[in-house]
Amino acid sequence: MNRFQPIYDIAEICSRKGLSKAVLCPGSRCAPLTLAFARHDKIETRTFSDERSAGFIALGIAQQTKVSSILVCTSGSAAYNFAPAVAEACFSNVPLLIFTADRPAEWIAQHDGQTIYQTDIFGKHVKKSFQLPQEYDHPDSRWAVNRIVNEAINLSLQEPCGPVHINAPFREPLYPAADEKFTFTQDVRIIEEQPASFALAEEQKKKIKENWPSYHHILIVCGQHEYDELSIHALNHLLEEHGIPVVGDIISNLHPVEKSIRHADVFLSQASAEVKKSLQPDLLITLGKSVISKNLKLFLRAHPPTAHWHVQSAGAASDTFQTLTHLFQTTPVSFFNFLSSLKQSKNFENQRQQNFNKLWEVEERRAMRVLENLFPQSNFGEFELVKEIMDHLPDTCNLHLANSMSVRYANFIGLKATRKNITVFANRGTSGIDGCSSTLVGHCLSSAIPNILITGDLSFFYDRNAFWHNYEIPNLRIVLLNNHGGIIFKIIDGPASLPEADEYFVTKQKLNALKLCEEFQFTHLKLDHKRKLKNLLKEFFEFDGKTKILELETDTALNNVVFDTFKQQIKKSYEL
Ligand SMILES: Cc1ncc(C[n+]2csc(CCOP(=O)(O)OP(=O)(O)O)c2C)c(N)n1
Repeated sequence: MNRFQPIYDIAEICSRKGLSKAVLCPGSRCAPLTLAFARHDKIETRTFSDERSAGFIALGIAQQTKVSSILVCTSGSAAYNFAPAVAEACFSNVPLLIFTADRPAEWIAQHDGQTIYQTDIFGKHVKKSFQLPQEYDHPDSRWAVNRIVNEAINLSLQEPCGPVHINAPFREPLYPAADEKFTFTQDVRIIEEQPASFALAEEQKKKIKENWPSYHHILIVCGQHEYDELSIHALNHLLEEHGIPVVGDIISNLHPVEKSIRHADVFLSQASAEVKKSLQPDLLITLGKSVISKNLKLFLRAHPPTAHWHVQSAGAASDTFQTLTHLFQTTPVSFFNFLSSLKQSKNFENQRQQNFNKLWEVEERRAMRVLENLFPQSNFGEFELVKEIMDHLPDTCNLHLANSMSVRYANFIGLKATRKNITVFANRGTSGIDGCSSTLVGHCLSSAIPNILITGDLSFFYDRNAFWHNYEIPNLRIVLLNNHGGIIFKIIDGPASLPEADEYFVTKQKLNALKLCEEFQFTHLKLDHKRKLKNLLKEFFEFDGKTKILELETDTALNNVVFDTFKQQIKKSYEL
């Protein structure tokens, strides 16, 4: 038997458990794993030299395929470069199976090169970190390799999903002879895990039934959430039949809920104390993860409900609004379907709930009116371009939003209910600017539909190694809002008026995307005048085998003026 047979069989275990995509980073120490995955005919492998980017590419693939992607690197600092993506996967519950190759334990810190302390390297950002045995002579060691890999895969996919790490020390020689053939053990042991159902328990139903009639200002708020037709259907029913307002950001993927409140960030920024008071819920029901809207967070903290129920299949709930009173461990679909099945309270009580919904609807319509009248502006800036892009998105596509203003502009504008074949993604687990393009590339490599990213320039240039590989990405489109710095620091309160603002916060930079497009043979579409917009949009959204970047260069001041006008118009809408 080949010395590395238990390691080669890892590929077989992964494949049998439904993992079919591996992201491999070059190096010698990881050769046994690299060869195992590369030679397995049911695993699709791709290789990327920059581990930071590779980590985010694996994250994008896992988000798209909804199973763990395999991620492999060599020993040393390579492993540390996975960390930003691992942290994002941790906080956004994306399943990753991460292998870091290592030297045998006795060689750590012996100046033998490319060696760092790798056990538990990702700390709390992985669900668990395993250490593989470094010799495989004893049957127990071979059993351990099999058990650990089975357990790691199962764990990565257990709700809430997340990254799991396996550190794998390998003793030399690492490479087989050039003509050596690999076989994979066909009867390799698989530990199957039957997923929990998370259906609503009788006890939970009883609790809801008992308490439900005492609330008449019920509000549902959804944080970042993956697109889920069943939840959309259930929430739509609750809104239509029971008059419960459903509030969501663009990353909640609830845009198909026709009368949902998607502009809370807009109206809550300027609403009077009296209006805010009228919008205060007595029961707040939440689902999903982080909320983009700071105004919504501040509003709920300042106007706490009597009770706050959070719905989540498993794991600890966060207390974002400082109001949590109950955690329901079940799926949103079973929870909301049960609520829908409850009889509505007496007419009078139901009318109170319907009236509460109307108050939210009035504010939503106010925000929509402001946005409808905001454009065109005499200064064509990035906000208006985002609006145009969102109006022209293909019927079916993935919309990716980079941190920082890109995701905010898109959130202000929102997606219409008719755009039900658009799914929105954003790295809001850690809100980093370091992997937005790489995550997009991961999606492009694992889906056939168009993937469109809206990004700022710092975020874009930070992650340009996203494009440094040998794979075609014809379904990739990037809208680059190049204001030559981080405009967010001119928009948020605090840094904007400081003398240090430009140098230390905005961090002005001179690059544009022309040279990058030449290097990677992408089509560069430069939007230097609004009159060119129509033709450029047509070319941009033509999917003709080419990768395209549409760039708008502006200066910060112009965009600030537009943003100020926006704020004033919201304010004015309350003065009429
Ligand atoms: C890895 C990382 N480093 C630093 C930050 C802090 N940060 C948040 S937004 C931002 C500027 C982003 O600039 P750009 O991508 O040009 O977008 P804009 O603000 O212009 O919309 C920075 C540095 C971060 N979020 N992530």
